Amino acid sequence: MKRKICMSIIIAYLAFVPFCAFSQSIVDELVIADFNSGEKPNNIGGDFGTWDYDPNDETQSCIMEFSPVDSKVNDIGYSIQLNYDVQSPNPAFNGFWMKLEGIDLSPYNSLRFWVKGNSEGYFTSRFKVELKNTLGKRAVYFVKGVSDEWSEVVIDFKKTNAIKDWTRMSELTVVFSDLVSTYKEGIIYLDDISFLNIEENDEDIF
Ligand SMILES: [Ca+2]
Repeated sequence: MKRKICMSIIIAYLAFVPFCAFSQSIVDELVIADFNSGEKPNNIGGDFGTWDYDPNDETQSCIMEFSPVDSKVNDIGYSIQLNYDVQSPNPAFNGFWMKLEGIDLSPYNSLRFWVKGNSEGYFTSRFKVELKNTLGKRAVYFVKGVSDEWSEVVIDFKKTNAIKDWTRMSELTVVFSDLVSTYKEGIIYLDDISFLNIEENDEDIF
């Protein structure tokens, strides 16, 4: 008898638990760079360019140019084309930097951009992205699964202990390295870099 009562309580409880689903909504967006003007600076007035670990080593380099291959279909704009080379007998890394002009990232939780490799297949499927604040603190994130089609990358950038103060940010950096790159000499395109505040919503189906 006691067992029957217990079963009844459990069934009754389950009957009143609603099925839940999660949805996401973008409640705020700060566009950092869409590159659509085809020239510097970025959308917040910041400079950008490429860097080399060892400029004296001619076997490694990263060169930037604006490309009419925009991430948005039918959009008249530009992306950034990065011709990187980390094929070297020496330790090799280089990449792309962009000034963030001291912006406050406190209201945001996600870094979003679009990325693709070149259509001939000469590109790395993974690289690193770094964020730095004006105190010199640096957070590192890995991007994986790059293909020859545009894909959206969303990084939950505050899931790190490396940076605690997000109120004044100095730089966003892309890093290609001989150790991380799956293809050591190739072309990567970047476009539409922005910071988002994405909220997750619980939705009761019943
Ligand atoms: Ca663009």
